[in-house]
Amino acid sequence: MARIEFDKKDYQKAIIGAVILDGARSFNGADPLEELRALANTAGAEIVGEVVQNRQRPDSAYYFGAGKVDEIRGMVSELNADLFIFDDDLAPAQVRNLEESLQIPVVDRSGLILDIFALHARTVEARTQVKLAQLKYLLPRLAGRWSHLERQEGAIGTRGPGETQLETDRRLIQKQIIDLERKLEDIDRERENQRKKRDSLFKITLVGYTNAGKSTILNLLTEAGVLVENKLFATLDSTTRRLDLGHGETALLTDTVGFISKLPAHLIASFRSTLLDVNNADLLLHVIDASDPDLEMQILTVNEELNRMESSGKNRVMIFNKIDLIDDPEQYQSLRVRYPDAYFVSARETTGISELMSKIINEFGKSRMEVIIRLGENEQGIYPELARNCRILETGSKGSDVIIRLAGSRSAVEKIINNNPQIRYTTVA
Ligand SMILES: Nc1nc2c(ncn2[C@@H]2O[C@H](COP(=O)(O)OP(=O)(O)OP(=O)(O)O)[C@@H](O)[C@H]2O)c(=O)[nH]1
Ligand SMILES: [Mg+2]
Repeated sequence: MARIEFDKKDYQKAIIGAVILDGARSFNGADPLEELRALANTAGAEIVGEVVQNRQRPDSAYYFGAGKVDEIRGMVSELNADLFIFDDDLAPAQVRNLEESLQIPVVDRSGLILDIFALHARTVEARTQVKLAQLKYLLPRLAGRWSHLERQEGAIGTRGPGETQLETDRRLIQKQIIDLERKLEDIDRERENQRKKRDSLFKITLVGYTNAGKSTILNLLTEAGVLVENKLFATLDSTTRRLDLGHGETALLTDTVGFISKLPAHLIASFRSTLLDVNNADLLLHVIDASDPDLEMQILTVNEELNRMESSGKNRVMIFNKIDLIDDPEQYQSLRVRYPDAYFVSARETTGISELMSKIINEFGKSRMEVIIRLGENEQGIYPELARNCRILETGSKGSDVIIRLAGSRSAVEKIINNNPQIRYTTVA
């Protein structure tokens, strides 16, 4: 469900616009509309015009200044545009004012991203999350939506629906929101159960800006067959696959939803699985599109989001992907100098992948701990906890004591030892 239910084909020809505010982050003087262009294309719009304005602060009524709005109105009729897409989030009243003035639907950044999410959501979980985010987005904008629908239908003499209709709608939506939240809680519980079963394995999570190549790397490393597309937000579900580390060892590799700048917090929060996959990871692989002129801004955005997710203490490895697209050797060298600990790969040409695998195996080795535990008769109740969280390599007995050799991630083993201070153990490796 789009914010305003205009027919899709009705808003193919779009004008896109941005306002650059004083003090806005901009690196390398990068093209301010490049990302919006990609988003608009991903959503299926044909871009017929572009506008950019510098302003000290947003205009409270239109975001743009009044003169600029006039200019855009001229473009709308000249270019026959039927949609205006704006690069930031607009207040519901600003959307209404712009729509009144331009006489075409206006979609803001969140609305556009939600639209793409809706197009790409495939699993029940992703669909539920997107639906929930859409309803939350829609709720404060209900009033405007109704008056527009009526205007579209050419109803004369009625200014919007009666308050009763609006209230009924609001209540219906609020009820739907509650239902969807419950459904997500059920899904979360199920996920949590699955996660518990996997607690003993080393968990690696791929994170990064949208379109950096996370899914491609997952596929390459695990032959997972995850959808890879040159589109923003191709992935809307966390996919977890087993990653073979050699010597019979396995890790779990998880692909996540990409980040994007100016993505409202409630949209990211709606992707709780990503949040959990980040928080539960033993190792984060931060994938960066090395060929993107805006990569510093993207790194910053991802780091900010990760820090917000309280993962700042996590072990992170930076991976600059798509090095096959860098033509300028100097640019490549300067990246290497600036990020001496990073890995430089091309998932497409599989360059640098074996070095990356060695690094992963190395990190796994550092995190793996093997211990021999001796349990007296009345300590054996913790066996299920051991079996759940670690790999039992061998069991034996001495008298009435049980001897167990087990291995697991350092955090899992240390948790067991700390939670059960009475048990006797020796560290093997
Ligand atoms: N040239 C080149 N293209 C690549 C490379 N790795 C990935 N790509 C392309 O980059 C695009 C995005 O790749 P994905 O793997 O879908 O990126 P992602 O990070 O999963 O993106 P989202 O799921 O949208 O967040 C696709 O068209 C890939 O084919 C690479 O090493 N070199
Ligand atoms: Mg992906």
